[in-house]
Amino acid sequence: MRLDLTLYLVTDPRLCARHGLVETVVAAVRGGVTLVQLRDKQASDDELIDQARRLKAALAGSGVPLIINDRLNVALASQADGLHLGQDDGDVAAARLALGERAILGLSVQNLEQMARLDPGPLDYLGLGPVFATATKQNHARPLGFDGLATLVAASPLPAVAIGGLQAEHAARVRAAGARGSAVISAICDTPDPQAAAEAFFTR
Ligand code: 3NM
Repeated sequence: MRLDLTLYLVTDPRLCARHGLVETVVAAVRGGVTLVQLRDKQASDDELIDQARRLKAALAGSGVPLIINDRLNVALASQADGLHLGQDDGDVAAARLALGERAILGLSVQNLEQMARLDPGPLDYLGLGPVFATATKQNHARPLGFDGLATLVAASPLPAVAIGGLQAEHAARVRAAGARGSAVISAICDTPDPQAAAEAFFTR
């Protein structure tokens, strides 16, 4: 599936509970989200596979890919469109081998040391962050700010999406820093109207 990083919705079980996981994602896609990542660090593999299958069905025909956070086995079992790995989540080369050439494979990068070490070969994109401190992710790395983001993007051999504390009003500065787009949780999930919240990224 086509990789478009313009507006990347990452789900969170608590923040998406307000409207329900599938309902939040469907509304956000109606609002213009271009990529969806299923992220739930606590759920069992079986629970995640079930959620991923329901999301795949809901996204069918939309052209919006479904990416699974962290768990290769869930991505394979649910026939998701791709996988996103953190620095400690496992080997990107092994993931590429298991997923095949057509899958989308992303990696989180927090600093220049990680950027210098990575092998871009198996990867399609990088997630760079956090741009700002965020309550959504515990123990996140030191915030980059827009200057730090621009430095990391300039060093990136791959298309990059920014994450961490981003709101619609930041979208233009994210692009100005060289990132292809914004990845968000609370700016879309934790709102009264996820469709309108997604639309705001294109109109502000
Ligand atoms: N990863 P919100 S920050 C899932 O820096 C995640 O790698 C981050 O949530 C990273 O949009 C983050 O609500 C949380 O700030 C993003």
